[in-house]
Amino acid sequence: MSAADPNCVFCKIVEGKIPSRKVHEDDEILAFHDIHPWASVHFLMVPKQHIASLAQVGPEHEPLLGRMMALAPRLALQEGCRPYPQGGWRVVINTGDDGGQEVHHLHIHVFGGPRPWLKG
Ligand code: DGP
Repeated sequence: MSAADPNCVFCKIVEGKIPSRKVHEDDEILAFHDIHPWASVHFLMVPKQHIASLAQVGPEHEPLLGRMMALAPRLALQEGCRPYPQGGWRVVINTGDDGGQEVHHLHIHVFGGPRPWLKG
């Protein structure tokens, strides 16, 4: 596992040095509410290990990424998103400056609620 980056805000959240409203935690993954939500449901899923972005993901990360993507729907429903197909949610991974990534620790945004893409 990659060492925690002492300057990384999400590593600090993983380590409990910064508080968060947790949605899920297991040995590899932490999910918590976004501090600046722009949908009625908005949480982040992060690997506990420090991976700077989706650009750093390699074949060795496929099981982890697969677990994260498979977990997203379960957590979306847990957090109040309505089921598919009338309901649903949006999954976004901002990558790099051109992708709008502000925190350089890989994270999946999960947005839900009524048409969250029309807000903010
Ligand atoms: P991005 O632009 O994809 O890098 O989004 C980073 C998100 O992280 C942004 O929506 C706000 C959220 N965020 C930043 N700092 C904190 C924090 O300390 N706690 C929580 N819960 N969220 C944070």
